[in-house]
Amino acid sequence: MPSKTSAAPKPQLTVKQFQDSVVKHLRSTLGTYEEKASKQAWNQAVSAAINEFVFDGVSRTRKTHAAKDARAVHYLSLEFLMGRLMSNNLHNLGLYDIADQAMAKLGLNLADILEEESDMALGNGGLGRLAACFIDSMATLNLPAVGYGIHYEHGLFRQEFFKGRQVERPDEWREFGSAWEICRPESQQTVKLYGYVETVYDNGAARKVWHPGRTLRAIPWDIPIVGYGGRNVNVLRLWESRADKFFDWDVFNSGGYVDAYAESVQAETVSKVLYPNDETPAGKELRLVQQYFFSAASIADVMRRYKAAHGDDLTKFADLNAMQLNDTHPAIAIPELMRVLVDEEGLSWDKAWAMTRQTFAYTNHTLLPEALEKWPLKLIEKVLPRHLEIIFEINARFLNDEVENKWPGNDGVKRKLSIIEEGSDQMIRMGHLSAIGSHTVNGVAQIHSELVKKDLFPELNELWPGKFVNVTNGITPRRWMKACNPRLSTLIEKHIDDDWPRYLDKLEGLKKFADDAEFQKEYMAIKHANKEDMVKVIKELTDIDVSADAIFDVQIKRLHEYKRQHLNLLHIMALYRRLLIDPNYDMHPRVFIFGAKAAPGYKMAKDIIFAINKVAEKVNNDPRIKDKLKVVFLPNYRVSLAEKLIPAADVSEQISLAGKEASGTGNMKLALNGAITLGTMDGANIEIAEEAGRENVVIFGMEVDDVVALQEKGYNPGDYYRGNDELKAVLDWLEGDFFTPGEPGLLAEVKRNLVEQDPFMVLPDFESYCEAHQKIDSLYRDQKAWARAAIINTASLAKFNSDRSIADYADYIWHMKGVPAAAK
Ligand code: NBX
Repeated sequence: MPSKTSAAPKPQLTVKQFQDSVVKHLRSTLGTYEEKASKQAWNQAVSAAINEFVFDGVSRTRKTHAAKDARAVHYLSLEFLMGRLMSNNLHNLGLYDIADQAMAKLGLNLADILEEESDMALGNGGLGRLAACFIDSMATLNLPAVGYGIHYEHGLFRQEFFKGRQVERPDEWREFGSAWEICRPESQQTVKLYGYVETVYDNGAARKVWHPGRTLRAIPWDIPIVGYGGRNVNVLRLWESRADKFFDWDVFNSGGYVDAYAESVQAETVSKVLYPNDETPAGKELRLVQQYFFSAASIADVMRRYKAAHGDDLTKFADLNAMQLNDTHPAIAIPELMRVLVDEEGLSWDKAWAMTRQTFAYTNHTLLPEALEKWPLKLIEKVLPRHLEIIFEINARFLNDEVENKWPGNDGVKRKLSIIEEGSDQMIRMGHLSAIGSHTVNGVAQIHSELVKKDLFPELNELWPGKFVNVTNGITPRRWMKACNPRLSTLIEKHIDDDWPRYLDKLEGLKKFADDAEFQKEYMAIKHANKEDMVKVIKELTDIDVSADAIFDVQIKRLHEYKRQHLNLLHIMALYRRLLIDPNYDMHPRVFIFGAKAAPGYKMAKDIIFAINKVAEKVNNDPRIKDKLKVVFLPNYRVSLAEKLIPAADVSEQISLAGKEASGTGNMKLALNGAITLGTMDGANIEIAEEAGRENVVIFGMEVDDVVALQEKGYNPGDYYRGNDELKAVLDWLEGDFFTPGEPGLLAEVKRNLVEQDPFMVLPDFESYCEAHQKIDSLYRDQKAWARAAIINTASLAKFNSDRSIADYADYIWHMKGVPAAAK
């Protein structure tokens, strides 16, 4: 019963009109014709037809915001993990069914055409995907917002397996262009680097002049971001680096043809490739240059737009512009804005600092000490000499005024709070710089935000009460339900309003069907159908046969020791061993599915991938266990694969060591699609358990306090190894050649790491994890109870709508309201 006020988008044209538009573009834009066109050409023609609406929306939105002189937010992120855009754009414009029918009329299948699109993989994992969900929600909430990032030529590497080991291949998302982007050469910027700083005296007053050693051109590419309903279309502006001048003509004319190219090659390197590290900073000069390049270009762009409307009077700058730092990666934007305001605009330090602090807010995504970004002072001095001076000044004023006032004469606190870490190699702490230069700092789930206050910045929290807040992450229900799970979406629409993708709390209406036998049957039939689709994908990608009647147990996320994929592996080995000891061991058939990329330089992560693949090979080909157990490691996990896998999952593995996973967002996607969370009390798992009810999730393992207590007591993994026969047996199994026939010891490093160090306390949680799996097994065998729990999960997840997260940012951090674009 769709409501009259439904926010669901209305189609703005007929099937025939859409069909004609596609054919027109096929002929006139692509230069081909129906009989000859490849699927790729059809894909581009459909994109062009969609873009007729999209680009019009960009112009309407921009005009409205300019006319209203609206306050805008700028989301600065080195990563936007967008995935594919076509299906999402069609859904947000209300054109999906129209396009589907139009393609059918042309004898084509829209689903096949969608498969032709490359993923825009301009991010590593959660942080990058969060940015993508957030810009979807900002557009949906009509917020004047621009996403700023880098137009990487190569996104995150493509993963292949060779003899079980990860091999990285270049990502070529733009090999033949991308349908969704528009180059805006008229808005290009110049970015300075290197060189030296001169102090100039004008009538006795000192002024700093930066003489850069080189300059880069920053060329913007705009990707339209269509809000749900299609009214507001914001942009994601991605900067590409080019040489300032293509040729050095002098060098060229004197015969140095190749040398003339060298500079442009170097310049273009800046936006060449996304760094594939998550959680461990790369620490490379090129990475710092990337960070500064896009921060400086973005600030210059914001300043240009402001001046076009207000001239040189900057009084309203901070009232009209908010900037959100997605982790510390764009933190150099803080001294950059200071440089622009003081050196270029001639403002006093105090005025500039007040404006800067009023402008920036910072989101922290990690507490792992090894992940907190620091740059060698010497490197900043070389690449950004003026910024180093500004950082010194920010630090001196902060320590001598604010810290000294609060803790007079306390050098210990000063050492701890200083932006500069002392030592043989002085380092600039980007987290400190971000927290000091921002008006608000937020964590990404309740527990994480508490730990940011308690463990990361306790003194700053005392100094500035109220500055540290929580905004729990979210996911866009448009992509992560409406588009990726059409069967479940249709069922939902049959029972409640069709505007749930905008107002997710309407899903609450499903709760009354949780015990309804008919509804349960339909819900479970949908899960089964999604699993059948996945069975085919698994066969295609890995040649492994699995049954949709088995439990699909899914762990999909970056590979990291703290996420503990190896805990999952140890349990799989334990099940395998039980089945070998007793072929009648009673368990419902299970398929364990993994998807994960490891940072190319992260040895242990790669060893764990190899170990899972080797165990999988053995288990999957062992006739003795009669297909009760299968292990599948899907290669090249990415957004578009997640969209297929998540609707097919029964169990969601969220098994990080308590206190280590800031939030997680895959946990939200899986639970919304009806997977039962098997998790620790960590990150947003805690809030999922709260929302869905503790009885509808399976929680295990140590909590944060237990972890701290064990650490304080002194953790010795050997005690656990020796104390549990099954655990000892599976760990010992890794030593010989059982899983690597003829090549003993290839997996021994994984065992050694766990038995000798176990930095993320896998062994103490093993027993409780095995028990949790038993609970999953018995719950699944009671199909009614399982269906009930799954339905309640779907019905209870409104809190994790990224629209709610963005509304929180807008209310409590950015202090701004939506401004709907004028209708046509
Ligand atoms: O950010 C992730 C956290 O681990 C998740 O718990 C959280 O849900 C998510 C969104 O808030 N962090 C993350 O994905 N980090 C990175 O990808 C990363 C990339 C580059 C880098 C450091 C971290 N240098």
